[in-house]
Amino acid sequence: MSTHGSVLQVGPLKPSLAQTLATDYAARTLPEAPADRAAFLARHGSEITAVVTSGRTGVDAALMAALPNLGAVVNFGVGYDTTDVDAAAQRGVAVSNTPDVLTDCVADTAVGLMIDTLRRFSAADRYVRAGRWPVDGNYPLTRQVSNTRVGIIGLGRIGTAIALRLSAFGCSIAYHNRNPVPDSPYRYAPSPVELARGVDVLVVAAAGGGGTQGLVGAEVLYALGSTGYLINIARGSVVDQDALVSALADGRLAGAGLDVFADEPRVPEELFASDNVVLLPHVASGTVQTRAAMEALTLRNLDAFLATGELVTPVPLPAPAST
Ligand code: 8YV
Repeated sequence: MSTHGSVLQVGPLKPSLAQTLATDYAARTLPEAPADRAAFLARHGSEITAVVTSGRTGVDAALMAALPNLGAVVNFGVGYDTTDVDAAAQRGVAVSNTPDVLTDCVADTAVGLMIDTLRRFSAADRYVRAGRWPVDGNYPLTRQVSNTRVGIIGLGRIGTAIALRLSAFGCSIAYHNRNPVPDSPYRYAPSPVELARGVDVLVVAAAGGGGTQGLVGAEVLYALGSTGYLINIARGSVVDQDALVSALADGRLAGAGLDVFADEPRVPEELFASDNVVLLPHVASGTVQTRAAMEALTLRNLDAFLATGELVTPVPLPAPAST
């Protein structure tokens, strides 16, 4: 089977993946500059049957329209909120992601970020490096992690892995989802506000996209309160970032650990000087082992699609709107 020229890379990818696409699949790369992009699409758009992209870039409705023979969007990453799934459903384009293989790493990051935020390890490290220990004395006391009350927004694969880890820390776990998870051992809260009201730490593990935009807004942060902490390893869009920055500035929230932001790689500079905030550059799945597994699953999806027209790990698409 020849795939020559039928695969398109959209946006930057892990270098080894981009290399494999170029050498083994003769993949083309969508140009960045608008004029080059338009010329490329006019010339090659109808040749493309599969796109490989990442959650960072995705495929919007306009790009899909310029690829009339597109059959699949193969997404490197579990989150696919940058791909327009309504347009995909409408056009009969299948979408895959890379679930499961990154669950452990992302859950590890959530727990690490929570410990760092409550115990202020990064800030204490800065204290040592700045030579302050001999001068200013012992580091101020911090917040215990074990036995805290934790609320998880989004009890999917990653949320569940976080709950399991934190249960071993003696934490009590409650959660909010669109619907209660059948047979879950954890307490269900019917709304994010009610969840926030009863916990010390709120962990955001919900998928991004239209349905969760701004789910953690000012009211939820207020309910979490001045002794509460927010941890986000999901998507910046799930949290109202302006409300978060102002709650932290006014002391209406005790602290936050953030791996994701509303407009990456931009991070609100108001947070840079605050020791009650830990800021990570979207690294939750970023280990050699997990990224290799994500790469392998991405290629398995692409191979399966090119050989059979089916994806290995397709995402559920909304029912197409009737015309
Ligand atoms: C990746 C992620 O960094 O899987 C996801 O949804 O956010 C991360 O694992 C990202 O998708 C790579 O672009």
